[in-house]
Amino acid sequence: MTHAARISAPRANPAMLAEVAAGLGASQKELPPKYFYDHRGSELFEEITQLPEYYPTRTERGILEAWMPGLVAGLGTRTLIELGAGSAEKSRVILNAMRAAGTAEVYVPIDVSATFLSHTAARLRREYPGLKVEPAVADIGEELNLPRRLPRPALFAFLGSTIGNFHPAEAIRLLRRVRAAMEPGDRFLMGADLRKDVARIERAYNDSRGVTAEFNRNMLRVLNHELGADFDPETFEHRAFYERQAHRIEMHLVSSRPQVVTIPGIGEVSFARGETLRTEISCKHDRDSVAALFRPAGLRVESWRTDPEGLFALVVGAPA
Ligand code: AVJ
Repeated sequence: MTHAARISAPRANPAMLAEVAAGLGASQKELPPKYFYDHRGSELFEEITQLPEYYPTRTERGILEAWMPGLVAGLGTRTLIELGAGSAEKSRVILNAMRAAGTAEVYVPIDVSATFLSHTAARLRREYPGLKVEPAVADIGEELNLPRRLPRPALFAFLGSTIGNFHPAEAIRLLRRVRAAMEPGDRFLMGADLRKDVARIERAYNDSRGVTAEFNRNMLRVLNHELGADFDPETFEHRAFYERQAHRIEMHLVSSRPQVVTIPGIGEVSFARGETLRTEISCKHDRDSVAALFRPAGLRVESWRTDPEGLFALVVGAPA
């Protein structure tokens, strides 16, 4: 390891450094999708949700608008806890339903991007006077970091089919943490992108304007910024394909030439021409595969609602 390699970037987060070292040291190089989401990455994702090819966000929103008023009134939801809240675009549909039911008290947006979260929280406090907004910065893959003494019943929301970004074992661990934070009257609302015509799915991750490709490459800029690495994003191609066995999209960055990247604190990482770095999986589900995730986490599917075309589902989970 060269002298330069031993000196880590001044403010490199040790946990990130360890996770990146492990991911780039694996036979199939892989890094978790959370490293897409610096401010630029969160903005690019918002752009993706507006793309004609990317159907999940608008489809989920349609189901939310149809279902939430009745569901929330029935549950008497006083607290909304949202995992991976991002811009909270969709949360407003739930918050509006809680306000209409006269039960809206507390909103807890949880997100890994602190800056994005504080902007979101400030905007929501202005839009919903009287609603207590208690943002929690957390990596939902590790912990939930919930405020204490929240008014119940609470609704835990995990939207956008972000559950699909977790390998099944990780997904079950996350669901177990949610289950552990639930009380008997609480419910869990989860969005799941459904299995369908593969070409339709692949188009959603290979948009004609190249926004997803930019979003994918943004992970390299985050590593350069956070760890002082010297990735050249222009020497990596975007690739997204459907892996039928595992029913999932895989996103990769493909090295367009043999190259060596230096990351202070890790050392030199070499890429062969054509070698890939897997940056995201996006698992697609059906009712059975969702139930198979819920069961080991102590949850049962209480209700299930899809759009007329069956592209996307919203699932309500209850303590089993
Ligand atoms: C909403 C985070 C789940 O996997 O579909 C969009 C992220 N990746 N385009 C997804 C994403 C590529 C998205 N999640």
